[in-house]
Amino acid sequence: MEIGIVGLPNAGKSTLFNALTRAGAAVAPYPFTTIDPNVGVATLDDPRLTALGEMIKPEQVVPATVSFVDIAGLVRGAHRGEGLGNQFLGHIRNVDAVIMVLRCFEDADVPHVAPELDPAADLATLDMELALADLMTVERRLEQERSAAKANPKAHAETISLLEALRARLDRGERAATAPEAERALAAKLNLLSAKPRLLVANVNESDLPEGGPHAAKVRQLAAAEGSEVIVLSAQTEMELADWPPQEAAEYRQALGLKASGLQRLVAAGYRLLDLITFFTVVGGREVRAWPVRRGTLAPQAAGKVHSDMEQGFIRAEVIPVEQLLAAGSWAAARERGQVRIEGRVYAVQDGDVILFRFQT
Ligand SMILES: Nc1nc2c(ncn2[C@@H]2O[C@H](COP(=O)(O)OP(=O)(O)OP(=O)(O)O)[C@@H](O)[C@H]2O)c(=O)[nH]1
Ligand SMILES: [Mg+2]
Repeated sequence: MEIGIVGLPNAGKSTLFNALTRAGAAVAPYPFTTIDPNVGVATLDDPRLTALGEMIKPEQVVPATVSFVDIAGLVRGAHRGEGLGNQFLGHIRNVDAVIMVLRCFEDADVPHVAPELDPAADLATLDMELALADLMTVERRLEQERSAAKANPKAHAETISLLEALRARLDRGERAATAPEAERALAAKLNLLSAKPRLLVANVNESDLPEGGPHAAKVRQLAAAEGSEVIVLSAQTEMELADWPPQEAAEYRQALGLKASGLQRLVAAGYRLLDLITFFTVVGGREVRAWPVRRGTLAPQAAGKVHSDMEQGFIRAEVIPVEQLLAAGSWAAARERGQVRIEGRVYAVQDGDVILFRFQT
């Protein structure tokens, strides 16, 4: 599961990516600094994992991670191959969700592709390119379906009508993500860019924190209108703070009026966007670990995240919600209280489950 970082050139995508992943991607005040995508992981802070670590005191505490892909800047005409057009769009096609980074910071030293700073216009440009690329995909598919329908019209009628509805929607400038279920399912199958779940990031100057100023206010409006989440942060500040000792960074944030790290808010929002939940495993005194899985994942598949042998040889899962385990003080105490449940193959893992998988090799 990967989240793509998308935006116009010089929006601060790589700065944000570096702050999130500490991966050291190139950042520069000119457009198209990024050409090949950078891939990295960010860790999700989870107080439940911290508490488990404090209770069990293992050698290792391993947090859940989310993968981010820093993608080349997009410009008008990308769907026709302008800028790094087709390559860029292909990279978006491969991700599961999208973060749209909208430039809300003024900086005379960092050229902006448009004459005015206008995040609403920038988002419209981005959406237009994604919609036009999707239209090309839909048109191509429509042609294929129509020619296949000549031999067997019935078998293709439904797909054709859904494709026509999608085409009309994209023509009206609507994203495929906003379509009704059947259309949306087809759009996802076709890997349409505008079908991917997304959130908006307003990248502001530090001096505009914590509220973000008028440009961020505009982005909040846009997000509310489409029902997306919005994160207001300064990529530059987050980048610098990522190098500081945690205590000092927290004090600096407080002085800026920030309640939490912008990065952590973003990672948590990304986690929700991908519809991920967390389960925990405990390996004796050695390791306590948080695992991200899609909501609805069944116990054997969750076991498979830990080790493929555990999925193949799955017998049962012994499960307790993390809060109950913490309150009991130890696995043995929780078991004595009868709080450890036995679950089988059809159990859907719940957020916060601590799981001991029983399996045969
Ligand atoms: N003032 C200010 N400058 C920023 C901020 N975020 C990024 N920048 C600067 O903007 C310039 C471009 O940043 P990048 O992170 O390379 O932008 P990008 O979106 O990855 O750009 P491309 O890869 O060219 O598409 C750099 O000089 C950054 O230091 C910010 O929050 N405030
Ligand atoms: Mg970049």
